[in-house]
Amino acid sequence: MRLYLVSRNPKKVEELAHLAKACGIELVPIDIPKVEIQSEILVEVALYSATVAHLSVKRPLIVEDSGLFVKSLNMFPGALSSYVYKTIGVRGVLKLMEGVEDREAFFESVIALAAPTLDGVKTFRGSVRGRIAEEPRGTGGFGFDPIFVPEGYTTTFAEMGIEEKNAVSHRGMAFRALCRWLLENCERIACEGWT
Ligand code: ITT
Repeated sequence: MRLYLVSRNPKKVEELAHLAKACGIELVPIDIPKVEIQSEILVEVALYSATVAHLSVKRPLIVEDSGLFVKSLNMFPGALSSYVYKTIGVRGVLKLMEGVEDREAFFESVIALAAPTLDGVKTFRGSVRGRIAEEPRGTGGFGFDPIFVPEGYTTTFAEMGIEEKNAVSHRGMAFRALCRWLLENCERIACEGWT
C-alpha cells in the first residue's frame, strides 16, 4: 500500500518512513505547501492540513503535526513548536527554564489520514512524557531532541538512533495506531487499491 506524506521536514520524513516500512507501507513524500491554521490544538491543525492537501492531491495521504509541551511554561511552545524552534530555538527554551525545578514535559503527535475511499479525515495520536534536560546533548534527530529525555531514560532523543527513538516517541506511537487501524479496516475502506 502506498501513502503520500505532506511534510517539509526531512528528519520527520525519515522517522515516518522507517515506521511505515515496518507496517508494510510505502511512504512517498510530496512537496506541496502544508497549510497550517493557527490553533493551540494539534488535532485541529492536522485535520485542516490533511483536508486541504487532499483537495489538491486527491490521493491517500497523511500529515503529521507535533509539538513539545512544557508544564512549567504552561504547555508552551505546544502547537507553536515549529515557530519557536526557528526563532528562539533550543537555547531560548533552556533560557526560559533557567532555575526552574519542575522540568516535566511531553511531546505530542497527531497523524491525520485522508483518502478518496475514506469518509472524512481520521486522526491518530501519540504522546511521550519526559523532562527537559539542563543542557543540550546529542547530535541525532531534530528540533528539541537534544533537550528532551523520555521517561525511563537518561539519554536525550538526540542521543538515540532512529529505531530507538521511534520505539518510544510520540510519532512512533501515533504511527503504530495508524498502522493497526489500517490493518483492521483495510477491507472496509478498500485500502489495498491505494496507489
Ligand atoms: P512539517 O509541518 O513540514 O511536517 P515541521 O517541523 O514544521 O514540519 P510541525 O509543524 O509538526 O512540523 O512542527 C513540529 C515542531 O515541534 C518541530 O519543528 C520541532 O521543533 C518540534 N518537534 C516535534 N516533534 C519533535 C521530535 O520528535 N523531536 C524534536 N522536536 C520535535
